[in-house]
Amino acid sequence: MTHDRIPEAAGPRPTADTVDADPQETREWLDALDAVVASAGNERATWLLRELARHARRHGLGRSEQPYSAYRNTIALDQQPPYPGDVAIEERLTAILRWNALAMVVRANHAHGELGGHIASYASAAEIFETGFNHFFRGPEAPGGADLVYFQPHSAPGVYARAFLEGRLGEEQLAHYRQELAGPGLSSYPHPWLMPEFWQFPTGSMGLGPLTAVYQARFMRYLAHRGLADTGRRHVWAVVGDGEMDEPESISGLTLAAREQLDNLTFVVNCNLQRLDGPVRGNGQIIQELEALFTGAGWNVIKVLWGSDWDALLERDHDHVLLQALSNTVDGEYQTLGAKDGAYNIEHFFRRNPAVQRLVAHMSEAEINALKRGGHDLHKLYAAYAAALAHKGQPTVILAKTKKGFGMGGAGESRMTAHQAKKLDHGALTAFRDRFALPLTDDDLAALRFHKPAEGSEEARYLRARRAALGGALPQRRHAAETLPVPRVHEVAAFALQAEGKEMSTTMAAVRLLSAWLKAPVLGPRVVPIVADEARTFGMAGLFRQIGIYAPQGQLYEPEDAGSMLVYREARDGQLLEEGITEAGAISSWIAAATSYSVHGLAMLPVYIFYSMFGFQRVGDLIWAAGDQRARGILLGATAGRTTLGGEGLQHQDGSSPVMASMVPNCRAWDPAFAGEAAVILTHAARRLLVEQCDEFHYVTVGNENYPQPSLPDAVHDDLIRGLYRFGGYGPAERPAAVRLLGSGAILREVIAAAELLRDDWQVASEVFSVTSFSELAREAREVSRNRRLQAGEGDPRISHLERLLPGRAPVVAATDYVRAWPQLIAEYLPARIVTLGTDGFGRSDTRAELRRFFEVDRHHVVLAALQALADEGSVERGVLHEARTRYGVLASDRPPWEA
Ligand SMILES: Cc1ncc(C[n+]2csc(CCOP(=O)(O)OP(=O)(O)O)c2C)c(N)n1
Ligand SMILES: [Mg+2]
Repeated sequence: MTHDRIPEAAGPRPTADTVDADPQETREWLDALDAVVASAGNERATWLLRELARHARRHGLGRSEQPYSAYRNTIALDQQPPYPGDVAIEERLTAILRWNALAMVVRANHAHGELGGHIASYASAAEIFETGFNHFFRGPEAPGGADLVYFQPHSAPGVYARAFLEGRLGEEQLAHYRQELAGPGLSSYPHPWLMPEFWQFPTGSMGLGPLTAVYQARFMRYLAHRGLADTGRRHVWAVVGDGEMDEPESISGLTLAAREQLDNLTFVVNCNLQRLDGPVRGNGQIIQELEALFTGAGWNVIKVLWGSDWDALLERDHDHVLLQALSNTVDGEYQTLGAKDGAYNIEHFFRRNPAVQRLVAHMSEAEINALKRGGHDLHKLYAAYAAALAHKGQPTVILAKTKKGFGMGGAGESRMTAHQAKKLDHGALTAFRDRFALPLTDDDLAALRFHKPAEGSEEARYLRARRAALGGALPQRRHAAETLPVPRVHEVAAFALQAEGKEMSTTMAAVRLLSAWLKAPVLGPRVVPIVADEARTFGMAGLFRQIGIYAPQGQLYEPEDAGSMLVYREARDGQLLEEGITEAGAISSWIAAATSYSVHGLAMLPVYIFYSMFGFQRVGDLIWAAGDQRARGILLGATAGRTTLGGEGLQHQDGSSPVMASMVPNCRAWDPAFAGEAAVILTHAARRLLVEQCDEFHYVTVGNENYPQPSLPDAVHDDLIRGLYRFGGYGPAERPAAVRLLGSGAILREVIAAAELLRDDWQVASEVFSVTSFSELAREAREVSRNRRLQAGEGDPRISHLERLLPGRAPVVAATDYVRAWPQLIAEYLPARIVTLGTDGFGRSDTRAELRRFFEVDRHHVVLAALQALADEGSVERGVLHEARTRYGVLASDRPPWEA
């Protein structure tokens, strides 16, 4: 087929102006163009077209030209390469995979109706996956390393089905799809946490796959440009759903991918035109819309719409009546046509226009019925993948038109309810077998028996040979990387450990330590500092010059501040990832670096520093996915706390991130008060990640409040990294402490001041503890408690860190800059009563002092809480409380701060 005489394509919404009012005149214009192409070549023709467009604009024409092409395959038949594989075997294999994937889901649901699972998604994606598996996706033994493949999550059964044929998974495992607890089961979706040798990338939450795939591709370039790894032959493939493309995350990385010319990246959008509830764009055409979107973003777009059996038809469609009809059909209509048989299609599509009807007059209903969409045609898909891989300078998207539930017939094919179909009756199973000519007996069907071609069979040999040629099985997750030395805290953080009252903020301390790490001989090049347009806020502008900002094109301009100490220096081998205002993008970069130990066998230490409010709250689901994929890295929640950020107000002041962090099982959350604490925690974190190689990540809050920093004695380091250390006792000296005061982060200083007031104003002795992590304290205490409950015999003889440091019944007051739920994490494990103070509610702008008073976490409120606890147990007169309120001028408003 040649690409002449393309009628104006229907856009996302077909309109009446697509009808050609004067075909004769149209033909003359097009013939003229043909003549130019024939005599002067493509370049001249392109020039003329551009000139014509420019001229047209003078008449006010063409301004609203849409960036999409006709509703046909991008790759013309005469550009289609010969197929290098054995289509017959591949189709037989694909049919078997379809069956096993289906049987897996139906079996699980016959046995346990509650388990769920999906059939229709893989049924639509099978050829898309198989084209990759048989011809493109390179395995770990391939020269230059494995490709990175993001699988559409609801198609996981198809990936398991293939691993079964390859002998990587056994029948037992398939039989335990979605039943992970009794034995060797299979996880619902791709989850590296649950199947660490198998899945690499979690994609189950729609949108995160496409976004993180972009940043993995980008990070491969970063590693190469910095000379750390040769990633030139590795390719990133992301198979995503057309419905999934509606997620903001799915599209937010597109322009970056084009800008940085990531031709190592291919998206394959499985355009089955449906999502869960119904059509993705019933009244329009999702493929045309996506073409416009990707073209606009700067991608190379390849549409695979029609299978090979359409070729002859379209070839004979000289007047484009058929193409016109296809262009004018909305997706809702395509879905209905897809669900019906040949007779219906003839009646409701081909017969609508006599010219179209003439084109298919020679075809039987069965032949019409057999016309396939391009995404189910191996020849067409192969051509598209090959073109994507060969394309240079741009990422490519393949828009593959498929049918949801392909082959499921009445049980799901193109049906509104396809996504949810999990059970097939005998009739549907028989139809499925016959449709794909599967070698299954009625008994096999009834038993939903998995089918595996015998060892030595043509299918088995072919399957293995293809994977062997491509470098081994996929997906496969590896996790062997060398350890990296982390400088001892005394070597690099004397400024914080022996601060001797010098003023600084914890942010400043963290950034200074980061700078020292960057200069460390082995570790230095592996540190990846990441910011989302806030480097200046955190005092990191010095890094621009020191390590440079990563920019694949280098720096094409003289920076305005050239010559300054803090010059904005961009460089091809720059080390700092300056992501701009995209927290989702920045955390995706962090994930790429934090999984480098596994993806590239090269351990990196990503340190992403951000406005703490725009971390867990903003991109919590990406952080959850990071936990799933065993990311190893450091997150610095800066300008943290509800009252520490002063003037920034409601949307910036963060009172909850440590609680959210505590809910991610492999996240260690820290809230240091002092520079020394921050240095010890960060060194501990780096050691856990790089030396002990723990599959965890660390979230550390840091604040921008400058205050005198005490020196930190060596003796407390061990306690500190368990979450709690004794800061000091506050007389009267002869008395034992009547009350324990716990403070963390910015509020510890208020707590220390409160201890002095208790001593001086009320002659109450207290002890002050710095809590660096309520969640780490609770984690350990929870484990000890559980062991005591569940272990036979004596239970756990261990004493938790909390019990060791806070024995006895003296009441405890805990105050932080966060919601009360944070200190309350430890309440259950304390023998004593605990009173918590926190910053529940919306933030607002004012000075730190005013905010702390408003939220009732300042020194006076800590004193009042201590006196209340003592009054409750009878060791202080209740009248003292009243006296104290008067003395400190504390006037309670009628509304508590969390309602105000
Ligand atoms: C963030 C998120 N929201 C909702 C879902 C639930 N969900 C799973 S699949 C699906 C429909 C997917 O449609 P599409 O992307 O078109 O894929 P298809 O199954 O059609 O190939 C939905 C809504 C999810 N997994 N993640
Ligand atoms: Mg879909």
